[in-house]
Amino acid sequence: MRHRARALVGGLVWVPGVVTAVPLQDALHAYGIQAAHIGRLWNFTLGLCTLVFGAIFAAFLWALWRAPRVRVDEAPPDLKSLVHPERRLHRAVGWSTGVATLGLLALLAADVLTSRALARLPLENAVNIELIGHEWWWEARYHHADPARDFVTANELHIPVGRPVVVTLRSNDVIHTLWVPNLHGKRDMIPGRTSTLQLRADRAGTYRGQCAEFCGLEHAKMAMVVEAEPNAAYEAWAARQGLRRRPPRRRRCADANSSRPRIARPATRSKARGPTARRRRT
Ligand SMILES: [Cu+2]
Repeated sequence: MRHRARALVGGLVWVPGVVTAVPLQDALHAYGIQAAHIGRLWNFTLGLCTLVFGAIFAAFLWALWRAPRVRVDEAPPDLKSLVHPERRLHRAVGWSTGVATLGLLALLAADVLTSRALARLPLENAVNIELIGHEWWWEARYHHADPARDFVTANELHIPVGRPVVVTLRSNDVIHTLWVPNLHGKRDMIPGRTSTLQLRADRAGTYRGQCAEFCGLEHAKMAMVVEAEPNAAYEAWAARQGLRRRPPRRRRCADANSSRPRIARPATRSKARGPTARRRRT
């Protein structure tokens, strides 16, 4: 219930006179298991760094309070301890170095554990989507076990809630970066290379994704919408998309790197073209 209220607040924006629902784009609110792993790493890092900052600031205040003060009417303070450092000072520096090293090792361990957790998402019954970055739009090719049911969408992803999604990432021109903060972290899309991103949405909703790498003049407009919906609704949507896709009449070349979506054009009856029409005119 708390999450639903939070989603409602996060998904509404006030515009003079109206309240409009907008897709969520918030790295601090995880709506998928992968984003939750990253969120825990963020919280741990923030907590540890806050502790270190607090300790350093306290030590700074303590040093100010303990600093020798000189008054005109008093004899000068004994500064021998500054010329010959105390043994206690050596111990303090040693302890501080040890604690700082332990803190860095803890951050390293948390990072490694998070990476392992991200890589261990169960992928049974996964949805396979090939996402290709273009200047400045997203092409999503949905792959099915039966290739006849493959289809293509643009700037919009539909995914089922509770099912893993394997997104294969490619770029057609320059470096792009996929980032849907409510569901996962960033992943670069480098021309000539293929990478994958495994994610799972655990709550239905509309999430906003954004290219997170400057890729040209219209980079800021290179956004996408991710619709996470119950599995039955997703299957119905995918079935409709598969039906809309008509088989290609003729493929001149099977260029896998073609930037144009492979959406078959409907067969049209042309009377003005073709050898028969030409013969009739002559
Ligand atoms: Cu971009």
